[in-house]
Amino acid sequence: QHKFWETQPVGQFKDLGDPSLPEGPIEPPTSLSEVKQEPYNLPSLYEWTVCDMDSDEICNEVYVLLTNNYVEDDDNLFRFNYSKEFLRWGLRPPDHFRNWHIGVRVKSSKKLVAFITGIPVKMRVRDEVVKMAEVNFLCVHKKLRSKRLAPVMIKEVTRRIHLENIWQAAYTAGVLLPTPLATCQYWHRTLNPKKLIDIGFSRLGDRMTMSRAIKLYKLPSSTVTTGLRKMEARDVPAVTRLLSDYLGRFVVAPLFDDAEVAHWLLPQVDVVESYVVESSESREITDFFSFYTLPSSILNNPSYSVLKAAYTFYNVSTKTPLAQLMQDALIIAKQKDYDVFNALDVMENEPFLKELKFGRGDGQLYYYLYNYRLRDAIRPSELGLVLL
Ligand code: YNC
Ligand code: MG
Repeated sequence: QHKFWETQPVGQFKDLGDPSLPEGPIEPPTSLSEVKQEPYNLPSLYEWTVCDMDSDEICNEVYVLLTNNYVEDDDNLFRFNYSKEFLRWGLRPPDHFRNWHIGVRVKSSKKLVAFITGIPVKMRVRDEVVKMAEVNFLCVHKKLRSKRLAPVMIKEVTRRIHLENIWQAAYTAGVLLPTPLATCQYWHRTLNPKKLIDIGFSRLGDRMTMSRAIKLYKLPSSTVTTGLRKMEARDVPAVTRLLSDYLGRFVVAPLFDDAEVAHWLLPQVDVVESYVVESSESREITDFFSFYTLPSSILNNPSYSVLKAAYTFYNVSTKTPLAQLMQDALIIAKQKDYDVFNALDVMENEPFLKELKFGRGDGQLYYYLYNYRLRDAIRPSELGLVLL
């Protein structure tokens, strides 16, 4: 069934719910000298390369590989189109490891044909804090699929993570593997109904006309929350406190210090946007929201080539009702010409998804932990983690 995953320290389907198995690491760490010191073998035509994301040229090669070969929806209408600036942001957080940005090249032509990455994160699982890697951007060129290259990529990134004395990882995928920490769903809030219908992203339901759809999804032209403004560097300590307190409610959530909050949340055009609510009386930051920009290529459409999508990231409300805060996020996304606003059903998102006319997407996003067992899967609302 899963010839590779059966050999890995992950929760196996047969063990689900077994009360005799302890929660926590599945395998203990070994000493660093016992970690394999040489890279895993690739088929002889290929070689490993470290992808230096500081280099414009290499960043562009990664961008081109992903643009042409990364994740598509089930109907192959759309493919994620992460921008170069986004990849730099996503891959270079504080204290990242250059050699966790791993490529595979064809030896003869040097063409980049596969990629996988890790970044470090401190993750809390119940009341344990565990250093982990977040593994993402696993991609094998379409012409090299189904040759068991992915397991080699995964073993190699694992080896390099082990060499930093890190033994756990978190990752997400649209495919079901042994075994999910949580099974989540995307919800989509239409901002530009005409385009979404034209490109086949959504359909007019029964008794719905284009003009009724346009009216249904219309938003106020300006935001409603008093004191809402773009996040600035001086807000970092307050946002770190708000976020840390909030994430403390979930069973699994990352821990972010000021440097990480600055990296992940300070606005960058077409990468990440964050807004805070500053109280006019106390000058305190009481709430914030954030979203990141991830366009998709629209495959084979004569009139449109790019779907501009915003994805909700981390949001905290202490004074402003969360649904009101998120409606302001929708209004800003609409002003900035996004076509759709996406959100997972994680954290406390579910109530505002329904209130603000998000529609449930098809397909699941599964969250996984490597080498860390929980007795049972957790609910999306118990998860305080968003991966890119
Ligand atoms: C996947 N997405 O099940 P079994 S998400 C993990 N994540 O193994 P082959 C995957 N495993 O079942 P292909 C996976 N997809 O036999 C497939 N697999 O045990 C497993 N798509 O390998 C699969 N990107 O090379 C099977 O398959 C084995 O040529 C088959 O390559 C797969 O980034 C892939 O969706 C996904 O580029 C590279 O299809 C390819 O099909 C592709 O024959 C389009 O592989 C892009 C795409 C995946 C996005 C992502 C998260 C990846 C997490 C990887 C696991 C990390 C584990 C933690 C490591 C650190 C540990 C520490 C410490
Ligand atoms: Mg393959």
